[in-house]
This record gives sequence, structure tokens and C-alpha cells, in this order.
Amino acid sequence: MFAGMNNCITILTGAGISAESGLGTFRDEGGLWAQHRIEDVATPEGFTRDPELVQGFYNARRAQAVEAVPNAAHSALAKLEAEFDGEVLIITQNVDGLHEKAGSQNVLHMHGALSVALCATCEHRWEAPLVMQTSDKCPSCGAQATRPDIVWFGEMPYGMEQIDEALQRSTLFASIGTSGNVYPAAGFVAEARRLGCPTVEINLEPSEGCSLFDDSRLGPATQTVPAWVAELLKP
Ligand code: BV8
Ligand code: ZN
Repeated sequence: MFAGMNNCITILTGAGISAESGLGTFRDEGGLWAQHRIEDVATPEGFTRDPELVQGFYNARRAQAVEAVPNAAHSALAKLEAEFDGEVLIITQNVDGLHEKAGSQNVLHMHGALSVALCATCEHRWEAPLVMQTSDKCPSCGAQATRPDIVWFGEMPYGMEQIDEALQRSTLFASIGTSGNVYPAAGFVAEARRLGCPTVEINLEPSEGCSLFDDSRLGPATQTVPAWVAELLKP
């Protein structure tokens, strides 16, 4: 990193960064997609077909997320944001609130958040109750059309314009704890490369897009992320 340049580190995180906080990943052994069919619990069609099943799936994950404690990887990223001479943006695919619990403030939830409820009728958002039910009424328009504020497959992720702008000005792009299976998130590294931005992958094992990264740190996030942050903060 060159002193004086307006340094900007853009970090994409996935379920792997929360694994050591006890939250399940999707595609690892016994992961969430081994227990549920994506079509049934993470698509708008699935929600229309059986809203109670989907609300139950997210109620269970919300209850787990509320109890979960951020780990050393989340804390290291909060320290990076607080101490780095430049901008640090975390774009997370995760719907748990562990980055915020660890103290990160510049966090973009591109796939939504378990802590937010959304009205499908008037798009009003409010803090989700721990248990959401199909019979809940929207506090704003009264419609019985509440859903978790989660981006399902086939739906447009949040913040894509802001993400494009961040990638344009990034001086370093890091991908942490994601398997690189889900688009458009999995395409960010190719965009960063096209823009001439250095890229690093920090993951338990090489991801689908590993060949696109200039640098890679393999191992558990609670070890690899604090080490990477210490390097970046070295005077
Ligand atoms: C869109 C909801 C367009 C929240 C999620 C073909 C057919 C159909 C669709 C498509 C297709 N090709 C592309 C698509 C589009 C589709 C897609 O990409 N499908 C894939 C599966 C092929 N994408 C979409 O539909 C997206 N929308 O494209 O819209 C559009 C355009 C215009 C107008 C309208 C629409 C929407 C994608 C968002 C879907 N929602 N989640 C929830 O339930 O959580 S995706 C879900 O996967 C999560 O958000 C999750 O974050 C994300 C990615 O998974 P990962 O985070 O990577 O987790 P995973 O388990 O896979 O990997 C964990 C990694 O961690 C592993 O690599 C492991 O090694 C590592 N790890 C484990 N332990 C540790 C560790 N690393 C470090 N330390 C450890 N201890
Ligand atoms: Zn409403």
C-alpha cells in the first residue's frame, strides 16, 4: 500500500467467516443445502408455495445468529476499518449481524439480513421479531405480506451500484470465506482484476475462482484473517 494514495480495501465475505462462530455454511459437509432444498427455502417461488416452511427456516437461523458471537476474523476486520489509513468496505453475502457485532460500521449486506423484516406489498422495512409468522401484519400498510428481508435466488442483490463504485476505486480486493459459487458476488474478483486491482483470497480451501486471485491464504479464518490484517497495519 502506498502512503498518501487514497487507499480503499474492498472485502467480500461469505459463510466461511462465520463458521467458527458456530453458524453453518451452505456447501460444506452437512451444510444448509444438505439439509434443505434451495428451491424450497431460498427462492420467491418456495416462499409463495409454503411461507410457513420458509419463515421457519429463517426463524431458526435468526435464533442462532442472535446467540452467535463474532470470532477473531470478524474482530480483525473491525480493527482494520478502525486503524487503516484509508477506506475499508465489507460487502457481505452473510445475513448474520456478526460484522456489526464485532464493531465494523461500513458493511453492505448484499443478500439482506436476518434482523430486518420486509413488507412485500409496500416495501416498508422494520426490525424483524425473533419469530416471524405468515399472519404478521405490516406495521405500515397492515398487509399480511411480511417476509424476511433476504435476497433469494432469482432476486436482485442489494447495493450493486455502490459495489461497482467501490470496485472502481479499490486498491485491494479480498475475498474471505466464500466458495465462489453464487453470482454476482462470485464475479467481483474478475471485475477487480479487469480494473487492475490486486486480489487476495483468504479461505479454508481454494474456491471455485481461486485461479483469478493474485495471492491466497489458506486456513481457518480466525488464523488467516488476523495475520493478514496485522500485515496491512504494519507501519
Ligand atoms: C441474481 C440467501 C439476477 C440468504 C443467497 C443458473 C441457474 C439459476 C440461477 C443462476 C444460474 N447461474 C447463475 C444464477 C444466478 C444465481 C446463482 O448464482 N446461482 C448459483 C447457485 C449458480 N444468483 C442469483 O440468483 C442472485 N441473483 O442473479 O439476480 C437478476 C438480475 C436482474 C434482475 C433480477 C435478478 C441472488 C443470489 C443470492 C441468493 N441468496 N442467500 C441466505 O439464505 O443466507 S446465496 C447464499 O450463498 C448465501 O448468501 C451465501 O453467502 C452465498 C454464497 O455461499 P458462501 O457464503 O460462499 O458459502 P458456501 O457454503 O458456499 O462456502 C463457504 C466457504 O467458506 C467454503 O469455500 C469453505 O471452504 C469456506 N470455509 C468454511 N469454513 C471456513 C472457511 N473459510 C475460512 N475459515 C473457516 N473456518
Ligand atoms: Zn406494507
